[in-house]
Amino acid sequence: MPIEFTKICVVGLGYVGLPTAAVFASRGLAVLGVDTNPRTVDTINKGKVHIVEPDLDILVNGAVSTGKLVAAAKPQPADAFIIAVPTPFGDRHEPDLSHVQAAARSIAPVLAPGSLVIVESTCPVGATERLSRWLAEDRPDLKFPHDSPGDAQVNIAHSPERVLPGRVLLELVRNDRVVGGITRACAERTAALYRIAIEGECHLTTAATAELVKLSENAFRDVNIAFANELSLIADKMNIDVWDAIELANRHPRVNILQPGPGVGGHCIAVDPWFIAHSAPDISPLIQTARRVNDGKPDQVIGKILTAAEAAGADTIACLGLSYKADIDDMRESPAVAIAVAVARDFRGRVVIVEPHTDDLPSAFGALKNASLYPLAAALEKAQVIALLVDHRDFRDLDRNRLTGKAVIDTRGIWR
Ligand code: SAJ
Repeated sequence: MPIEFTKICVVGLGYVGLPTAAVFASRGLAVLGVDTNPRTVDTINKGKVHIVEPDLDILVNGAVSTGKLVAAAKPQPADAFIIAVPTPFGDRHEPDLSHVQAAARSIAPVLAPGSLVIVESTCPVGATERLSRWLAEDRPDLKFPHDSPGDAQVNIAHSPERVLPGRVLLELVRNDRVVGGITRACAERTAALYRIAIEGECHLTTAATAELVKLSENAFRDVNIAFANELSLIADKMNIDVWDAIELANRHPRVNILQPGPGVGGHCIAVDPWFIAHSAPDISPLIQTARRVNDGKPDQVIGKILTAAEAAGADTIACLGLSYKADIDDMRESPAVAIAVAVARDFRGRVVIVEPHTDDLPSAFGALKNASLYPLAAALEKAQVIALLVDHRDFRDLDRNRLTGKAVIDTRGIWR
């Protein structure tokens, strides 16, 4: 079985797949990036990027111009395949593995003895084995590790991505990796591939453990943010500044409370805990409650904004920020979008929205005619109520005198 890797194929060129493809290409591997979206393929083949992430444009441009990174609509034969496609959830919070399954079906025809398949997408426990079975259905001529652990011809592992949007390139290289193989040999080959590109340590384990580890990391964070968010409701009721209280509590050597906000967004923390809850519904009350606390936070913020607008007799509300966190363009599951849309729907006046990372309002605004994007200065001038929803740098650096006389709802505690 080959240990050397010269050509790899990365399926899914999003926030994780594209940086991964570019980093391996920058280490000299021939990388074929695959995406079903023809615009994404075109953009990358022009040496450009379709997502905002520090330094990614430079890395991709370099990799494409040296011919090491090429994008295409379909996989081709390669030594290793990395699957980095989305795993959203359905109406009842059930994991939707359709993209992973489609990726498996797309690589099955080009697998060969010695191929390595790595799932980086966040998955419910058991999904990596399911992928092995899907591949086996399509390729009865090959032996797969779930039913031929001793003499598998294809290696399969789960090695979840752990990168933080906004710091992806740094964390991709520096973070430790959990490498869960269906067999030990699967894990070892996967670690051998990552060691070409990463400086962090590879920790070898089983595929199922790696799946639970990834879900636990994000559920841990969600539970802790829920604690901060619940505290913010309690402090509000008691007229206490929650950020002061948290800062002081965190002076205790064994206390580290996270920051409250308008809710939890993004495609990871707001989604992954449900994968645990779905697999173990009767024994995950804490994880489920945390999700509900965080999902309930936007409603409280909406109420506060509308009440302030009524009290001020306002004709204009400014909503600052739409992305799910600071200094990125990603609006997936963003509480800021949900809040701004609800405010526009329920307020009779105008809603001016400032989002330095976009030129268009997201589709969630639908036909709402009273909401539009504004530059920061004009929005501050026009509005009587200012709702700070995202702590983008532009807003943090704002001269506080410009808020004088306005009703301010600062959901991130940056203007205290
Ligand atoms: N948030 C708070 N208070 C906090 C911290 C975060 O309200 O104290 C909110 C943010 O505003 C945002 C959401 O939580 O809406 C999530 O932001 P984040 O920066 O905590 O995390 P993500 O979703 O950008 O990335 C997470 C990371 N996971 C962990 O930190 C455990 C990242 O390492 C993962 O790779 C990523 O999920 C993923 O892809 O799973």
